[in-house]
Amino acid sequence: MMIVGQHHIGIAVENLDAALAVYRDQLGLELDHIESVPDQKLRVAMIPLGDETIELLEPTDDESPVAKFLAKKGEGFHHLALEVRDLDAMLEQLKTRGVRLIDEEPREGAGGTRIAFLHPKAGRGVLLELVENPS
Ligand code: CMX
Repeated sequence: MMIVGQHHIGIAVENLDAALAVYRDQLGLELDHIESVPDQKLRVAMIPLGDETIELLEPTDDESPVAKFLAKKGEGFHHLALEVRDLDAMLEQLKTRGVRLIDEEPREGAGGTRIAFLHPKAGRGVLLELVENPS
């Protein structure tokens, strides 16, 4: 089995501080850390929840994919990330199965991960991210 579990869910927000006022201060969840993801023009706040994580996504630039999403749909659920053991092998398998990909090759994600996105049309309206944790 190539997919080993859910890795995180991404929630697009206009402002991390305002979002943390809800998720951390009102709901009482613990903020693990905030980091920049320059490749995606984002700042992300990682909030562990059991074995999974909520990732709050704040764009740092109008060209960020999340800025475009916010302009079109507003704040809310953005993507579902699934953990895979071998991202290269998974992408090869998806290509042979004709799945529409955004990333044909892995790129660098938050926390030293390797990531790749499927097109939302392939996920039936859900943007799917594949994540391989650093070994
Ligand atoms: N969830 C569901 N559908 C989405 C979506 C999302 N997050 N983002 C875009 N779409 C839909 C659009 O609504 C549009 O649908 P329609 O054709 O029905 O209108 C379609 O996908 C294409 O969108 P678009 O506006 O024409 O094209 P964009 O320039 O917005 O690009 C996408 C869309 C998915 C290719 C781009 O956002 C992308 O490359 N995303 C991957 C990178 C990313 O989102 N990174 C953030 C997370 C980073 C992390 O976790 O590290």
